Amino acid sequence: MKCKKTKIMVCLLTVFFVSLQIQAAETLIGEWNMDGAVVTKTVSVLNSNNGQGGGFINESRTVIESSYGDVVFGGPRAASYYAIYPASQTAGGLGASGEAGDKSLLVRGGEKESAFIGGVMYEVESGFKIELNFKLFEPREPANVGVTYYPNGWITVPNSKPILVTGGINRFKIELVTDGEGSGTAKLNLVCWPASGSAVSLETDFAVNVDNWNHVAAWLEGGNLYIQLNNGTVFSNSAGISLKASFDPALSYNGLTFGAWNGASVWPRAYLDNLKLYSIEPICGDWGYLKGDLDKDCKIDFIDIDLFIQQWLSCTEPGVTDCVNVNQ
Ligand SMILES: [Ca+2]
Ligand SMILES: [Ca+2]
Repeated sequence: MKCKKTKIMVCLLTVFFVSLQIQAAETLIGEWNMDGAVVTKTVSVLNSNNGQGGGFINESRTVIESSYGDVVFGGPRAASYYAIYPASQTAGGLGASGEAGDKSLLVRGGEKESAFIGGVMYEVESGFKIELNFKLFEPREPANVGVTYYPNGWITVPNSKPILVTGGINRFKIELVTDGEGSGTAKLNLVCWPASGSAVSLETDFAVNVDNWNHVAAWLEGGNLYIQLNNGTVFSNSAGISLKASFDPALSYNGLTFGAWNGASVWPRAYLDNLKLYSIEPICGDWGYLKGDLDKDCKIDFIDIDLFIQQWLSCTEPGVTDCVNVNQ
């Protein structure tokens, strides 16, 4: 921000308020260490072949208990559970810390063998943050539904994008992406569906550790998407989007799902642990920007007029005398 002497107080105040805006409050919705007791319970599942509008019925399922919402084995629809390679809780020592008592969730099957936590995405209005540890599952196992595994046990179809986690119905997902060349490297792709317009995606580099535990954090704040893998580069996309709203909670699914969803033919084979979900209070940017809001502070005032006047009759037309290249 350029500050002229006469406007120094305005600038200072603006910087103050902008810094307030980017310290949006995070509210923890839940954290799941996958170490709880495994029990059989009556749980609410979708009474529909579609996640939206069909309502819910009760079904007996195996769960990992959690005070933030049980982790339910199987998909979120009625009868979406069978036991070829069902989701499961590992033995102690197979959690992200490697310590003796630490357990994790293992998903290694198709849609019906995924896992979910019901309802928690209803608490996300706009901005959110999700983080978790994951480790790709080895070794290969016999094909359980007639698929071939490439190039490692954790990919079922070349160039596929198996889903690690989805939030609600088309609200967000984090998927695993291979290089498509069989070299065994992978990256992550974050997809968000905005309130209007097409889905927006954001990828990491090929930095998934295919042999050990990884950590991913992904969030939407101020209309911008972010993803960080293993405390490396924070990739961001200033998409200026609002997260798609949830559907009617009495009729539609809005939980977190681990594994395939909606009959996808690809799925991850992975251990998951230490999941955390936060809601981030909406801040400037979550509702988009007006065209005249040149400094993107979510209001049009004299600072925008000053920026406009400073550039009056300037030009960026290539090759024309006195025009400037603002990309340099
Ligand atoms: Ca654990
Ligand atoms: Ca402004």
